[in-house]
Amino acid sequence: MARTIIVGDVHGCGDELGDLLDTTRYAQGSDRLILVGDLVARGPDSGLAVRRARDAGALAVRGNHDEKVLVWWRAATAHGKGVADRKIKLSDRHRTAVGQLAEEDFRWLASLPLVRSLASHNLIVVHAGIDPRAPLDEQDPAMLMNIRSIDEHSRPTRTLDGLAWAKVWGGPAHVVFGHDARRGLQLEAFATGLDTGCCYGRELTSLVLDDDEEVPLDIAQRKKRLVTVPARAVHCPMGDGNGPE
Ligand SMILES: [Mn+2]
Repeated sequence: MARTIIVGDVHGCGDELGDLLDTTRYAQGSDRLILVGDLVARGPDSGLAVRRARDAGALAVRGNHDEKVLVWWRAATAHGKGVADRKIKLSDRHRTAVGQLAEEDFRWLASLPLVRSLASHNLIVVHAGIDPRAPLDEQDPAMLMNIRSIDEHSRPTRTLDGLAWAKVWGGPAHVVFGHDARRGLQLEAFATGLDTGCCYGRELTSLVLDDDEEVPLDIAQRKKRLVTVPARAVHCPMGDGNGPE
């Protein structure tokens, strides 16, 4: 049976992505593999992570860290690497990632949409989440890659202050997302958060659905669809999870 395997934030952990594909017995050509974005930065090798994803025929959505390295790449493509290095301010972790990525990796990241709708599963894949107040075609692209919470004025924010947006979202489509390692696994009625902090030494998590299967509303049933592999190491220290990073 053809399955859909949706994988949380890889963040440069290419070996763990390989471990997960082994553990799920991913069958390239029949199974569908989808990554929730943030393939790059923090972990040991962003190039390996993107190459593994590309070689496996993965689909993905773009995360905020993917977008960071793409800002540099667009400048480098337009004006040359020297100009990009001078004009685009990158943190050390993003500069490292940029150095690990090949031209083809950048092109692949640049091709990623912000949202993927999987109609047969009645679900949407997005990196950070959606603003529950706005229709899907009127979402702020920056928030799709960065939202974490809804504040006391019902506004979307990038911080952990307020309520997780996933608790506010009332469907009908189920949203599968990543981005929020601090909150970790989120199992809400109409949303499933898969960022379990692999780069911080925790685990890489996937949701595995059968052909046309919808995400089970029942939490015990949903947990049976989760497949995780442990991180091979603590690849980076965890920040407070509250900044734009
Ligand atoms: Mn992110």
